[in-house]
Amino acid sequence: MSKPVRVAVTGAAGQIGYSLLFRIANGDLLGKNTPIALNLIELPDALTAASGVVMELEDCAFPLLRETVVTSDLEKGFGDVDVALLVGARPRGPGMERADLLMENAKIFVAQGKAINDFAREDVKVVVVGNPCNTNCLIAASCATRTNPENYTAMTRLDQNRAVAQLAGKTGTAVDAIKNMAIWGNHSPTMYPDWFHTSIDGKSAASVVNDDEWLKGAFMTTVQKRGAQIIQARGKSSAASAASAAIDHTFSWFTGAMTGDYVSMAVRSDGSYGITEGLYFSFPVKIVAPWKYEIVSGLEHGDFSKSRIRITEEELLGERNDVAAMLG
Ligand code: NAX
Repeated sequence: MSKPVRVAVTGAAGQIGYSLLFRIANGDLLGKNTPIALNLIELPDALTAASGVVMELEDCAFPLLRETVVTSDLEKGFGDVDVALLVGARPRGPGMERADLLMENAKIFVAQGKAINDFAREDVKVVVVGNPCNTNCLIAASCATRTNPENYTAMTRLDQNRAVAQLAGKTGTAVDAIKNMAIWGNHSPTMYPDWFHTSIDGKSAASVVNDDEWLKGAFMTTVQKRGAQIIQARGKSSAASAASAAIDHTFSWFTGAMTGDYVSMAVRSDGSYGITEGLYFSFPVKIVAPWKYEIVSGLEHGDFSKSRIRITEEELLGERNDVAAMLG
């Protein structure tokens, strides 16, 4: 077997970390032939909890897991890593405004972005999960001088998966019969789950669903607000489904495994579809080679889609404005 691929995970002692790490070590992230070395990065106060997770990882005796490092030190944590999953983030505290949350997270992602740029492998691939994930990704990528800003991505796969599950439930079809579900924009309630190019068993999703009111109403709002619905029911935010989506995002990017022609990822805008260049915006992307994506071109949008895409772009421009002073 080849040399282990070194994967850093921040927020390793958190909820998502607890679902994610065991799947990575089991080979779900990079396939069953890829040995893994894990660098777990946590805040100093959470290192003891992270060491408990390490004991459990050891106790699973995963054949692919070759080494586990636990640290708060960013140089050590990101040193030589091939893949960085940035999950840890500052949660919104009582009385905290969105702009305060953006600024608190900006500090974290500037420090991590600099450390990744300085110490990770030059071709490192970054997946940001911690919210607000698009703007956190923008901040980390703004420090990328040695590494490639196009290799910094944020996760909207959970939103894609949620949309697919809603369509499957509504139409009584299997999830893998649903192809080309695109999420546009920000991972926030302004995201736009675009079903206009989606197919179900080879037919247009709109015709199979045959309920425009549902698509423009309950479908969209369920996908956009699913996170809040889960918090209300569970008393905690989504964790296992978020971890599963992070696995899907990375596995697709690495292997090209997609159920249709494309998957959704927030990536650096190159100006496609008129989206401001440099924003980290969720687009439908095609994986054309291992670790190589291309934004899908040529999709036509009607007025409804255009207006939704503008709304979510405006929100991201506002977020970028709020953290402008922090961008490298
Ligand atoms: P938890 O609060 O359970 O865990 C977060 C962990 O991160 C904690 O152990 C904390 O000590 C650690 N942490 C905080 N700052 C850190 C730093 N600077 N360096 C290293 N570790 C740090 O949150 P969890 O439920 O695991 O969620 C993690 C993040 O994912 C949150 O920001 C959450 O909002 C976000 N999510 C993103 C989703 C997406 O689709 N993009 C969906 C799920 C989730 O809401």
